[in-house]
Amino acid sequence: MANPQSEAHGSSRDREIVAARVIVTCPGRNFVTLKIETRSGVFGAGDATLNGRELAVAAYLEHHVIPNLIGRDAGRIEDTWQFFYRGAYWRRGPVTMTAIAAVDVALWDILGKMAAMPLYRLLGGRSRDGVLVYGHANGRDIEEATAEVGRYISLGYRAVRAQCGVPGLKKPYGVSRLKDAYEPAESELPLETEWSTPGYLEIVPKLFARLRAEHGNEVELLHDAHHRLMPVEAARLARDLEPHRLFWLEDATPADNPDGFELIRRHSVTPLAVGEVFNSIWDSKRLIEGRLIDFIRSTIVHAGGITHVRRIADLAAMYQVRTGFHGATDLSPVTMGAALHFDTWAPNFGIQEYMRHCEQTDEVFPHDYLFRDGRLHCGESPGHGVSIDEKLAARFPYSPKQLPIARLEDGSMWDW
Ligand code: KDG
Ligand code: MG
Repeated sequence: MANPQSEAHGSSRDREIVAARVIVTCPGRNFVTLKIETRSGVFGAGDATLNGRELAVAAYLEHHVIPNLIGRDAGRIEDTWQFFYRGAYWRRGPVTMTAIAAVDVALWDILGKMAAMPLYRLLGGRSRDGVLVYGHANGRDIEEATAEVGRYISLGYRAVRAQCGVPGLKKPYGVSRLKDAYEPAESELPLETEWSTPGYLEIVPKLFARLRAEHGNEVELLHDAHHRLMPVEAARLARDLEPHRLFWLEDATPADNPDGFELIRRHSVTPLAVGEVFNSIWDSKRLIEGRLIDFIRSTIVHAGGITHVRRIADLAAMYQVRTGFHGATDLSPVTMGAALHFDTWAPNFGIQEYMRHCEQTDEVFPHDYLFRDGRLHCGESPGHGVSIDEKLAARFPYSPKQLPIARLEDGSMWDW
């Protein structure tokens, strides 16, 4: 059997991985990046950010991955993926799959640079001219959310996710205290928020009725229930939202037990999306094969990189399920760059989430993708087109932050 360390043809010496390092930085929010270098001096970058658990992935990479990377052939992307997946014995899980994703994306980046080709061409070329994205419109009440959707439309967005406050609840999901981008990981220890389903089920259909009355039918509207509902409540919401023709209802109920989605399906034709917390094809197999969802949201950074997400997308394509990658600000521009190349290629692409990063983040991660007419366009530079300015990154030290938790009125823990 061939020795993976010594493939006997011309440039394998050039492709040898000679260095890899983890960069943790907080330009507005925390990000973990893996940078891999070959003997010929080519660098690849992979995102390894797991919101609120950043240092667990950084330690996994530093202690358990990097020592195994040195000396390997950067061109053996599949073998490296299998090495870290099968070779660890302990499979799956968000920390492992995020670490594997960082390696995988960095290696695809290197391959693109060595081949002098943008990533989408390595995947099989362009399936579309641009990538339809949706932005986040949040408001403390229906009025504010309606105005926010209008603002997004005026910025050129063709699709907008809308969330609004729930009367009586102090801090519902999706509504920022400030007017800026919603950043839920706000404090060193989790912020305690409260949850109550009845008020939420009352207000959300009213919000969408108002949005359609004010903004018409052309704009695509989306909504995220953030795993808060029981299946029967989710079924009711999905049915109540039918007249407002949503592009999707996201995370209607936790998918730990996929059977819940059967109940929602039985009662409604509102399209369903799920999967931002999935990390493996096995999380979505039954949902996809049972045709219980319409969009799969597992994305590159948390689900094993391009190599694994391509398998998920191919499985989904067989059942007419489309992709709708997670793209909140806790996924770095490196993930956004890689995702946009993937979206440009994927035959069963549906939509891409796009929350703009702040200026500091954009400066630390120079990139060549751009927004035009409601779509994002990946660049033509080799690889995924996103790099990291390490000098600037060093000016923003890690700042511990965790996601909030939610409790019911009686103090019981609930899904945030
Ligand atoms: O880290 C958690 C966030 O990424 C998540 O709360 C955002 O649900 C989310 C979304 O759809 O973007
Ligand atoms: Mg979500």
